[in-house]
Amino acid sequence: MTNSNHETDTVCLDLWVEENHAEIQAQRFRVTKVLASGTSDFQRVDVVETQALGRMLLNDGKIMTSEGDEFVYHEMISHVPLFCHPNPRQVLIIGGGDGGTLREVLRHKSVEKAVMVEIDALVVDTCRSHLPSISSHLDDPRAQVLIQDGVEFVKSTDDKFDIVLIDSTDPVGMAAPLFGEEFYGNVRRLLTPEGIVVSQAESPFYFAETQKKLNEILLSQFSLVRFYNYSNLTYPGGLWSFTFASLGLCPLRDFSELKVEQSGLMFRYYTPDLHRAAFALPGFMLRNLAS
Ligand code: SPD
Repeated sequence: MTNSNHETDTVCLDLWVEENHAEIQAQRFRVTKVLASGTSDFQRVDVVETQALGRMLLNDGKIMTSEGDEFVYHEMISHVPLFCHPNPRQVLIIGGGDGGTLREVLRHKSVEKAVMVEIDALVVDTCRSHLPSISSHLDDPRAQVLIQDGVEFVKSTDDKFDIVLIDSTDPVGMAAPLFGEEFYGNVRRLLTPEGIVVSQAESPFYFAETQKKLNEILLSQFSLVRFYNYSNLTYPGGLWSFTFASLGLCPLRDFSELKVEQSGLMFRYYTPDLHRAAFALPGFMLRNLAS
C-alpha cells in the first residue's frame, strides 16, 4: 500500500482465528503467526501461534488443542482410567493424532504398549513438526502409531486392551461413527475383563442431546457408565465432559489414591481430589442423562 508521497505504509495485519458455535456465537484468538496450513483427504489442518495460548491446532477451523491448556484434556482423558485399573498394560487410543494423550498414557510405567490409531496422517505430521511439546512421544518404543480408520480398526483387530481412549473430534463427518452403537459394540469386544473405555463427550451446555444419546449407547454395551467434567479454555463454553464406561470397575470405588502417590508423577491439572470431584455432576446434566 502506498500514500501520495510514494512512501510505504506499514500494513498492520489484524489476524484472528474464530471458532463459531452453531452460527450464533463465537470465540476468537489473536494470531501472531500462521505456522502450517494444509488439506488432506479428510480435512483442513492449521497450526497458528496465538498471543493468548501459544500454538493452536485447528481441524476444519475447529480448535483441537493449544499449548496453553492441552494438559487439562490430555491428563483427564488418561489418568482417570489409568489410576482406576489395577494393572493397565495394553492401551488403545482412537484418534488423538496430536499425540498428547499418548504422551500422558506413556507416563504410566505399567503400560507395555500404547497403540494410537489416527485416520489422518496430515494431523500427525503437522503436530510432529509444529507442536513438539504435545507430540513428543510419538516415537516412543512402547508406542505404535497406525494411520488407519479407527472404526475399521476396532471392527477387525483381534488384539485385547485394558484401556481404550476415544480422543475424537466432534461427532460430525468422519468422526460421527465414533459416537455410534456399532462402534461401541466393537470396543467392548476388544476389552479385557477389567477393561475401561473413556471417550471425548462434548459439552453439557451445548451438546445435551449428544450426551444423552451417547449415554444410552454406552448403557446398552457396558455395565457401568459415568460422565465426568473438566474446565478448559479452548472448547466452546469451557465446561466439557468425558464418559467412563467399564465392564465393572468404578471410577470412585476402584480409584487408588495410593497409586497416584506411588507413581511419583506430577500433574498440572489432575489431582486425586479433582479425580473424585470431576464425577460430581451439575443437576441439569444429571436430569438430562436420566431423562
Ligand atoms: N470441539 C473440539 C473437541 C475436540 C476434542 N479432541 C481434541 C483432541 C486433543 N487431543
